[in-house]
Amino acid sequence: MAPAAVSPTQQHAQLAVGPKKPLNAASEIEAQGNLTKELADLMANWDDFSFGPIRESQVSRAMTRRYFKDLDNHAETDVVIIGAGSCGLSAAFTLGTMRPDLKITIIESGVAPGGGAWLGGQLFSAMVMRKPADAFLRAVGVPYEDEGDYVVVKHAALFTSTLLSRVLAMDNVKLFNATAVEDLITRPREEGGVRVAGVVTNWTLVSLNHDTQSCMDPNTINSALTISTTGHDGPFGAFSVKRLVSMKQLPELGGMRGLDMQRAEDAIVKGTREIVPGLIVGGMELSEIDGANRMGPTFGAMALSGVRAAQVAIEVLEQRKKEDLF
Ligand code: 48N
Repeated sequence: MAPAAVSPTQQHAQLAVGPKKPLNAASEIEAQGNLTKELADLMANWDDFSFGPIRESQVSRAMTRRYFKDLDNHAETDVVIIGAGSCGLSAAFTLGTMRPDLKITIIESGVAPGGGAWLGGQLFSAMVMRKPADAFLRAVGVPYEDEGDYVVVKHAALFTSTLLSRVLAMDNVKLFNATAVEDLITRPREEGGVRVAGVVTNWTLVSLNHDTQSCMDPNTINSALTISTTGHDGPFGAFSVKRLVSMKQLPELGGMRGLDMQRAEDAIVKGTREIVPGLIVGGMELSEIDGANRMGPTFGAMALSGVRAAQVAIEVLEQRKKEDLF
């Protein structure tokens, strides 16, 4: 009797459950997959595997001890960066690299930092940056494809995750995510007006629910300087410039203009500046106060506006007498 035909699927299935091959020795696994010896040993010995002992309170204390020590340490800081989008992270990378002596505190309302830079335009993956922003990609260590006048990072998340990992690895930078800046600390100036002397914070979920509960008071961070890069959209977009207008410290919002890549990116980078004493604004938040065009799905201006914001911050810190900053 002719052997029953065996379909490719069944054939494959038979392969999968074939005779139980003993697991390769760790050295074979290590050689196969270029894995470290430790991982290869694990993979060769699951039967003996077990995690070390733990008590739940140890995990709780490991988290809370560090978080509240950081909160205490950053209650007074040198530079606060509001918003961990592409501009804010670029500012943090540049400032943290140039001035490792500065204490830098990033406040990000999202649980996930990165702002609008996890995808390119219309949820597509690739991220376009016009030259000379490729210089920033090389400084951070982000690979890209060179297309002549512009470069393409194969996935926006590769840019954001690489930049984020570099910033988070810095000893002088602390990120508080899921935390919103819901107001600014101000001091009156002899010449009139105010200077910004820090930020007012709350858990983002609390900030979003002030209408549902009364009096969920905020916390504070005193800082010599604040860099605001809160973008142009989202629940808190353009936060600082809107707050300064409502405090009558700025006349009115210019309102972001229509999309014009050629004009928008130069305007944002060149317009990055200290807009009131103590507060530097960069990235797309700037388009809301200056009435600059939007650029759509090209991110070079965000990176270089962050670089510029860091440079302005260093200039201000060096020029301003200490007593004027606190
Ligand atoms: O990515 P965004 O929104 O802002 P930027 O300026 O870093 O980058 C803008 C860029 O993504 C574009 O919009 C591109 C180029 N498109 C242009 C166009 O024409 O459409 O990041 C801002 C970050 C976000 O992560 C927010 O969650 C955060 O700031 N944020 C805040 N964090 C704390 N407190 C706040 N009050 C606050 N407001 C915003």
